[in-house]
Amino acid sequence: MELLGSDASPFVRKARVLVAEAGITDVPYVQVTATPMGGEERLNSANPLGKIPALVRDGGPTIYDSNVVCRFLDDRAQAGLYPAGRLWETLTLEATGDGIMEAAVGIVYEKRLRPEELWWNDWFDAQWLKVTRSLDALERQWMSHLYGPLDMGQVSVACALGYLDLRHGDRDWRGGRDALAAWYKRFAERPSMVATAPE
Ligand SMILES: N[C@@H](CCC(=O)N[C@@H](CS)C(=O)NCC(=O)O)C(=O)O
Repeated sequence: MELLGSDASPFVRKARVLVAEAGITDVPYVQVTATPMGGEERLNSANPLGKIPALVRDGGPTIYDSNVVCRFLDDRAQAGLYPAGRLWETLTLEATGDGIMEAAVGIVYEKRLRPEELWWNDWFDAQWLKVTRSLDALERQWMSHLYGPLDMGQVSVACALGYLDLRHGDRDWRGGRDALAAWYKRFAERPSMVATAPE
């Protein structure tokens, strides 16, 4: 079994944090390149969508996307990061983190891949609004869940915030969100987060 990914990807980081938290030692991490304009052949033949993470399994089809990979690895290791008693909240929180990543990654791809004269600033603004609305919802409604026992909702939010620091550091996501910022400061000190922090 191999986990295909890349260090900067927050979606991949979710799976890597899970691997570390669950103490999984038999899933090697293999770095590949992925962009919307075409990933490398090894990735495309494993995941026809050309996206990471992808988990190549012995004796079974490759699985993707990050939610499926995380559910699979959690189930296999019996790690309990999708607790039955608060499953819908955990999945919704995970979806919120994932949605922040999608919008934030999308802006980066557009700016990197599309010629500047074709940039559409209203679209960037609309994507960033999704991010800020979601951050406000986390600050307003999710703090007690975030401080609860570890689950994949928290991991997803933390990986999303780490990505905002990495690629959107100039936008000050912490401004006016003291509770979320304080939670993230502590969560980012977990060994699993430190070990997977992108350069
Ligand atoms: N919904 C997917 C999103 C994964 C994703 O977009 N990963 C990016 C890297 S951060 C990627 O593979 N991009 C290549 C592409 O869009 O073709 C998941 O949760 O795994």
